[in-house]
Amino acid sequence: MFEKVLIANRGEIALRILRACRELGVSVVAVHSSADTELKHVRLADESVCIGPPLADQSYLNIPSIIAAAEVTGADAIHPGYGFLAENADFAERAEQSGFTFIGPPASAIQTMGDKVQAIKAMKAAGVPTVPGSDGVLGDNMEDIMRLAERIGPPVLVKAAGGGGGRGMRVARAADELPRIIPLTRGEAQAAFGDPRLYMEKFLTRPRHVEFQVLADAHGSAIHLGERDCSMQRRHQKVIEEAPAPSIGEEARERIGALCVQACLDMGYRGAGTFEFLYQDGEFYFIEMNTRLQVEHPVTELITGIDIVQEQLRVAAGEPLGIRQEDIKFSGHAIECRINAEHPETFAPSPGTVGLWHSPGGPGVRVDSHLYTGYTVPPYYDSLVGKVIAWGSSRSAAIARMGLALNEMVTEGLVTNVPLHQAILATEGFAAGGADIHFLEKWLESNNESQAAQGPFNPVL
Ligand code: MV4
Repeated sequence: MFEKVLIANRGEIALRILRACRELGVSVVAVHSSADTELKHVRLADESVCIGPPLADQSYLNIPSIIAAAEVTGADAIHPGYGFLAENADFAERAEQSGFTFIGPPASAIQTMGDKVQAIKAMKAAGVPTVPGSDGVLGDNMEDIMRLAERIGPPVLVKAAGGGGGRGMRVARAADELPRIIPLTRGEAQAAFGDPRLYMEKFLTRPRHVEFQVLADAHGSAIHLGERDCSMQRRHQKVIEEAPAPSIGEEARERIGALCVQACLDMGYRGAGTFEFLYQDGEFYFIEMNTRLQVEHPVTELITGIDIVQEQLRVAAGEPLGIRQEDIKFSGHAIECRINAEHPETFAPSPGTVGLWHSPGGPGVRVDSHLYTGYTVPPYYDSLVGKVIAWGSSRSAAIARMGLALNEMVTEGLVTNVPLHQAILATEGFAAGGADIHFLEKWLESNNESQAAQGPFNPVL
C-alpha cells in the first residue's frame, strides 16, 4: 500500500478520500487554493500545500502546481477525485511520468473513453448493447447523412465525439433538419472541444439513466457492483440517485453487469469505472463510460458493503481485487440526495457562512459533507456541500429514512436545496419509482405554471 497520497480535489470528496486513506494507514497531503484554507480535509490532513489562487484554472486545474506539491511532500500517488483533472489523460500521464501513481485507469483508457465514438466502438466489440446509430464518425456528404437518419428512423440525436455529459448535442426531428443542424453542431464541437467530429444516434424520447459500477485490478480481474438509477436530474446535473434501479431485476443486472466486466477485461481497464446506459422499454443502450470515482458512489457502497475508494487505492497500489463477483451480495435500497448551497426554486448559487450545523443521523443514514459550524462556502466552485444517503431494507423504507434525515439537518446561514428534495420525495412520480430523465424538469415546469396562476406563493415548496 502507498505511504502517502496527495488528494487533488476539494470539498466532500476530498474528505471522503482522506477517510479511506486513514483507514488504510496512508498519510494524506491536501492541496488547496488560497480560498480553501478552511476546508475540513485540509485541517485533518497530515500536510497541506497551497497550489494557487481561488480560480480553479490556477489551482485545482494547474497540473505543474499539483505535481510540484507531490514532489515537495514526497507523495507516492495522486487521487484526482471527480471533476477537475479526474478525466484528464494528460494529467494522468504527466503524474505517472513524474513517478507518481495516478489513482485511476491508465491514461490510454481515459483517452479512449473521452472519445465517445471510440468508446462506443470498444463497447460494441465487447458485445455491450449500444444505441442504433452511425457506425462511427459522420462523413461530409449531406445526402449520406440524411439517408442514414431515415434508416435509423427520426428523431435522431447528433452528438460531438469530443462531447459527453450533455454537451455538444442536438436533436433532429426529421432528416430535412440535418443540413441546418450538422454545420451548427460541428461548429460548436470545434469551438468547445477542438474536435469537429460528429456521430448520430436514434433519439430515445423517455429513457431512464441507469449506470453500472465496475472495479478492475491490474491482474486481469474485474467485477461489477450492480447499477444505479440517476434519472432525477435537471440540466444534466443529477439531483437524487438510488441503487438498485427500480424494477431492473437480477437477470438484467447480471447480464449487463457481465458485459461491462467483459468490456473492462477486453480493454485492460484498471480502477473504478461507470458504464452509463439509457434504459427504455426494457432495453439497455450504452452511451458513455466515466473513468472516475462518481459523486453517487455511496449508494452502491451501502447496498454492497464495499468501500469503493479503498478498492481504488488497493488496485492502484497493484494489489489484486479482494472480492470475487460471487461474493457480491446486494442488500436493501439506498437513496442519495445531493445537498447544494443554492436557492431551491431559482437554483441560484448561495454561498455563505454556516451558523448552526446539525448533521442527521440514526440507523441507515450516512452524511458525506465537509460542512461544520463556522465554515464559509466560497463562491468559486460547485455548490455541492454534501450528500445525505439513506439505506433501508426496501425502497419505501429508504425514502422514509431520507425524509427523517432531511428534516433533522440544520445548515443555518446557508440557503440549500433541501426543500426541493422534500418536495420531490413527496411526488407520486418519485414514490412510484422508475421516473424517466425528463420527470424532474417537467415537474418543475408544471410547478412554475401553477405558481404563475396562483400568485407569488409556490404551492409545493
Ligand atoms: C441521449 C438521449 C436520448 N437518446 N442519447 C445527455 C447526457 C449524455 N451523457 C447523453 N445524454 C443523452 N443522450 C440518445 N440516443 C438523452 C440524453 C439526455 C440525458 C441522458 C442522461 C441523463 C440525463 C439526460 C438529460 C437529457 C438528455
